[in-house]
Amino acid sequence: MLDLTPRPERAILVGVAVKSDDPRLMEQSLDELAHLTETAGAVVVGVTSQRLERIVPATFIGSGKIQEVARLKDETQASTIILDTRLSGVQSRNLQELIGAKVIDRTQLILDIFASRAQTREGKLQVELALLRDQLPRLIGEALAGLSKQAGGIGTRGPGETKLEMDRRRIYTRISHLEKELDSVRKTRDQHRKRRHSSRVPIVALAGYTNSGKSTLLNRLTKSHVLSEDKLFATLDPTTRKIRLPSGRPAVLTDTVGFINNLPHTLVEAFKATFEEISESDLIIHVHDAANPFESLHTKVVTDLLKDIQAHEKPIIHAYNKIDLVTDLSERTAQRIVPFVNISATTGKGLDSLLELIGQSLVTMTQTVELYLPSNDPSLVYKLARDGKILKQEAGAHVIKCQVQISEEALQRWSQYIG
Ligand SMILES: Nc1nc2c(ncn2[C@@H]2O[C@H](COP(=O)(O)OP(=O)(O)OP(=O)(O)O)[C@@H](O)[C@H]2O)c(=O)[nH]1
Ligand SMILES: [Mg+2]
Repeated sequence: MLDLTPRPERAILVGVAVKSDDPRLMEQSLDELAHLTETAGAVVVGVTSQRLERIVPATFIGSGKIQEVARLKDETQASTIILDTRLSGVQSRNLQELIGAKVIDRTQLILDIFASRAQTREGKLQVELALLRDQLPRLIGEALAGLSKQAGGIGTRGPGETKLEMDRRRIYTRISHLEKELDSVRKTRDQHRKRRHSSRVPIVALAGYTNSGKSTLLNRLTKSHVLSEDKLFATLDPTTRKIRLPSGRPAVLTDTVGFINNLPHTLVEAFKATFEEISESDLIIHVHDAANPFESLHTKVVTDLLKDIQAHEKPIIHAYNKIDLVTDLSERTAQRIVPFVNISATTGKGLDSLLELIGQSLVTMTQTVELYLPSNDPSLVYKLARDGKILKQEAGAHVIKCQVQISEEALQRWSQYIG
């Protein structure tokens, strides 16, 4: 019988660091690159790395390393070389010619995974936008160096692939078209969110490093079946599910794209709408993979990204997940960021405490709501002003409509006047 399943691409990974970098970081990053490569559907057939005194402008890595990679490529019959850095268009082209194989960088690999993962229209639009924005500077470099034809496969897949040869102007036109379309998607999403906000159901967003267990946690808490697997970026599009807090109060839980070190800036920009699910939430659960040896590095990446998307001032609960895999728990607990809770999304350990903590965090949450007070009792407005901050008042024939910023706790006294 004919075997029609395509042979997976064979890839060689090249780690790079400048002399001053912490060697542990290069190792971690290279491990992660291997995981990314597998996620993209290729097999790693060789790994090498170089610590550079300084970057070689034309090729990034030095000539000795290039020769070594070319030899390794022949030995292993690799078709793709992946450099753990960001290359310019000219650098990839030069390396491609010198090595005689396709050369891509970390950014292209991540974009490729996103391209294969995007499900919704919004996800696809965002990925295409990121791809085009990423290609633009490379293309300009290529155009200067004389355009070469790209092979298919990882790093060149996705909505952007056929557009590689579009001229700059067409790319610009497409980019502005995509931006407009995304804008309208964002507006619709905004309206949905507003509706959720005005229905006073608090929104709790899961955020964290990729593969930390966010989807597993969502599934466990809401008894649903969102894809969760041991791959990076298993989740791309936001998913929202209802949960019930111990008090009986409903809330919605949102699961979305994970973070990673050196997440391409073009992706962060293009995925603004997705990240808004986090920055517009009432509470963030930062899910940590407590069993990962590089957990503290991951935490820094997530914290920085939350800052980038202006979500760092939200109330945050730190959920240290995969506690079932951790043996030296007490030692690690000293390094936890508060408020925290140790959990295992797979065994269910600690989830009651997590829900408890979510409930407590939301009790003091202030929100803006509209209350309709009967106009025959003007003293109500004064009483309301003691409980919250009145932002707007509109007197009608029978009711006074008050927009008020009020804590969840105080709101319970006014629930009969909610519109
Ligand atoms: N042992 C153990 N494994 C877990 C736990 N939680 C999640 N996992 C595993 O970790 C892997 C990643 O889980 P996901 O839920 O897909 O992670 P995620 O954060 O949603 O990842 P992305 O969507 O890729 O960002 C899966 O193989 C899960 O089975 C846990 O508490 N204990
Ligand atoms: Mg997920």
